[in-house]
Amino acid sequence: MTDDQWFREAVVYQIYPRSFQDSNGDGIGDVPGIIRRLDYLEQLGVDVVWLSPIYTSPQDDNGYDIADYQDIDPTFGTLADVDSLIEQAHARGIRIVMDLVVNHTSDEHPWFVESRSSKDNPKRDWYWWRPGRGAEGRDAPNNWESFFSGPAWELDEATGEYYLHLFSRKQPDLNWENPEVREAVYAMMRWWLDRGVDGFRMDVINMISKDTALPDAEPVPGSSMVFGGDHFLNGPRIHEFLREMHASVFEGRPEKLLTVGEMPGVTVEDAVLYTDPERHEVDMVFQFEHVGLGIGAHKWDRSRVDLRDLKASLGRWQEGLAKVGWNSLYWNNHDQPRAVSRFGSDAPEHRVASAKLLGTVLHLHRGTPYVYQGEELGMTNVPFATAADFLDIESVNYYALAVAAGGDAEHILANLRIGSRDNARSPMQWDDTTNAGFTTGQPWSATNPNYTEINAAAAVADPESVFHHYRRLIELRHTEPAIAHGDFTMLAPDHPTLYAFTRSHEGTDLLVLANFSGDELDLSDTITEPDRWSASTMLLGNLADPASPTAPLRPWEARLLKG
Ligand code: TEU
Ligand code: CA
Repeated sequence: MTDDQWFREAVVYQIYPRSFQDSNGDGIGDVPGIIRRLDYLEQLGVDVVWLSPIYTSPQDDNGYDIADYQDIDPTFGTLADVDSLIEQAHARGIRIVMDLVVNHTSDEHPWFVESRSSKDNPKRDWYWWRPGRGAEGRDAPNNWESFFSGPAWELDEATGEYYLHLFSRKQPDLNWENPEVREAVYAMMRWWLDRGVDGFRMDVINMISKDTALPDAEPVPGSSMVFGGDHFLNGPRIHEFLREMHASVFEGRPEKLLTVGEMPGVTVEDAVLYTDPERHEVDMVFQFEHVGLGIGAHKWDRSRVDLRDLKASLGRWQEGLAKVGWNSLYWNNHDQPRAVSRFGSDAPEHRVASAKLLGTVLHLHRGTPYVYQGEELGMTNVPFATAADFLDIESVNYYALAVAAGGDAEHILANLRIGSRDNARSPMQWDDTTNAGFTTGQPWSATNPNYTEINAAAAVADPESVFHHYRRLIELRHTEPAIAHGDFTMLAPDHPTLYAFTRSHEGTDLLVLANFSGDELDLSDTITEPDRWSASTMLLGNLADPASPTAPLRPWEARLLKG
């Protein structure tokens, strides 16, 4: 492995700073809080920490609406705190990756304040301004809807024109067609690298190149949203922009930096192009296919994912990026419900086993695994009681519009409990003291009441905990080359509850067996070469040692065998 592929042996831990650790009692997590918990991350063994945005922001979308890219929001601390975080993380061998949100800015960013001030302002063209349509221009320039409900256009009274916002109206989209915009973004990125950060997670980066004609979208029958994705996902100049960014920001740096592009709607074929090292675009992408499974025509209609579909999807990505490019691996993040509640079982008797099983399956795929804060404790979805408990803009807007449209409030609430991003954003559960040790004040978002049982202090003290299982998985990636570099082969794709695959590398074969159910699972008809595997070594299991490596799998049992 060349040095510039170090990320293949790395595990990334995502911190959502607002919910990680409060240090000053205002109920909101902050950078000094993160510094306090670096020893915990070092013990877990992660190589990289990715921080969700901490820049100056009105917090309309919890920091994904940035008003100053080169300063820290006072809620989270100061630039000096970030310098200290970088230094103290590096001292522990942990790299720091920042969130890069440059598809849009806040409407309070000085660029937008100038842009909206008049039609002939030099920064007018930095955003997407268009006159309205119809009689007296009262209709929006096209029919696209925002990801957060309602039209993707906002009329600005000052000049009588509309601006585009694919997300909230406080997140106007930047116009990447304008070379000044691109140069301003690259300069800002270089400034962060000079400060010592080790790379970027790039928010919705495959939306930055839009069809400049901004045509109407074809409404999809039965779909909940008029989605203009065909006109702004993986758009005409996207590869050009990413390569230009690479040349202008990353080339010639002394250290290989990490780049991961968040890309809704990306296909395997696109991802090969985005992540081919020869093309110099990004190291890996976050794709959305597996987290889109079980979602109906309406994005809030969710059902349990069929394991066969999950295997088919993840297996296709493994195959598609086997030779060229690289996968990122994740079950959840700050936008997704908790993994154990969604793909495992958060019932008390299965929670620990299924959380470890999920970790085992994910970390043994080929790609770079991402751990979302609290996943390593098996944190669950939150039992939100009323509509007022939901704070996220996407959830709040959906509830208001769906109720106004005559929807059944209980049904809408049920959808939110399953799918709301707020599930991922409750405070990190550190210990069993008040507010889970997250804050001495009033936490900004409700603490999950199960913190008395599920918390880091208890997990660190218990060698059989989810935490220590994740720690072992991370350690194994560093010591067993087949995990980072081996080929992947899916087994038994049609089995409804068995997730099984092999990894092979230079004469080493690994077999992963995982029972995604609460029933015992007999392996006799499912694995080839049973004799060989019955004599293999168990590298890791999530339950007490089985009678033999190929004994029937108990409920939610997972095994890693080396043959
Ligand atoms: O998310 C982009 C995205 O498309 C979705 O995951 C989105 O969060 C939501 O589920 C839409 O239905 C990124 C960030 O991760 C997210 O937190 C931000 O809200 C969003 O971009 C805008 O910056
Ligand atoms: Ca604080």
